[in-house]
Amino acid sequence: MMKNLVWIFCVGLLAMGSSVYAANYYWFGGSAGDSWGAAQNWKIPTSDPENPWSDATSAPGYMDVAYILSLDGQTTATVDQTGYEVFQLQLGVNWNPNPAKVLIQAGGELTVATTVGMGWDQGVGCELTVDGGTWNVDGQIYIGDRSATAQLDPSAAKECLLVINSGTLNADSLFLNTNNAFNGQVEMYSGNINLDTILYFDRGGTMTLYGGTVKAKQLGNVPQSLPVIPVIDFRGGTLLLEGDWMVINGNINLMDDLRDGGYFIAYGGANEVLADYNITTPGYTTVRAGAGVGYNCFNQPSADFDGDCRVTLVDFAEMASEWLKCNRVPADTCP
Ligand SMILES: [Ca+2]
Repeated sequence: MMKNLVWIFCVGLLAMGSSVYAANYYWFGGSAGDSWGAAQNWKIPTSDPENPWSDATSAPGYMDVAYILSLDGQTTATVDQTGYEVFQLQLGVNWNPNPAKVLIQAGGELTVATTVGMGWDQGVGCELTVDGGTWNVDGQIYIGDRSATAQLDPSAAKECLLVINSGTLNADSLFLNTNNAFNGQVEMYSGNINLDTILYFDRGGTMTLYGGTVKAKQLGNVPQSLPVIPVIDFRGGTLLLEGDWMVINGNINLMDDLRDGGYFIAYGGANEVLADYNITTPGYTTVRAGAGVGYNCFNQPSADFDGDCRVTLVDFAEMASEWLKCNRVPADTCP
């Protein structure tokens, strides 16, 4: 919807002959604390080979494409305020030894009106970290897509990494490793990823959940894809899939297939992946790791005070330590 509105607006501006037009902005960084919003951190390519870059007079705006390619002088583009919006965002470039980096820190908010390519058509290292801020993407995020370099020589593929330390990512959809094999990675420690539509895994790529919640309407191309495994390693955190993934597509064992096929693992395969529908989260299939302690506790006894899923003398001692304690207010109501 947003994309369509933007295009309608673009056409409208062209029709009016406005001086407002979309431009490609390239990150150079190094000034003003590497703030995304500082004009001096951006340059615009020219057609003059003698002077290939012109200084930007502002940060990219909502009709512009932002390229973070770590061309010269590796710095991290830092989203430190709200209100930043671009039409499209591209990270990573061929043949560069340094990964392109973006940080969305607490108090920062970046909105992308259409798509994000992390290694998309470029094929090299990049890293985007959400560290307390908010990242809104109205379209798709592609991580590790169409890597020409990796296709010719998989060992040349560099990692493209999305890290959610805390904060929120809202997007239409998230695609890992579509088209060509490439090393797309997602690491999530806390916070939220909210996907309006699909979480799509293709030829490799890994999402490791240490904490937080990933919510999606559906999974894509799993497990019909090429058998590159695993795709999600649960070490905490929760995956919420809309509806009943136990019975979707008439396959009553789909969640079992995902686990048995090795697409969903926990603690690197050391523990069980748990899934339930409409119990932990109404209307959703909740997928998470077991306790990570060699057993699972599906029904914890109410007198299990130390949480080991057994009622023992340890729990009794815990209760005994407060035997006959009375915290009533007023105190004279205690017998
Ligand atoms: Ca116990």
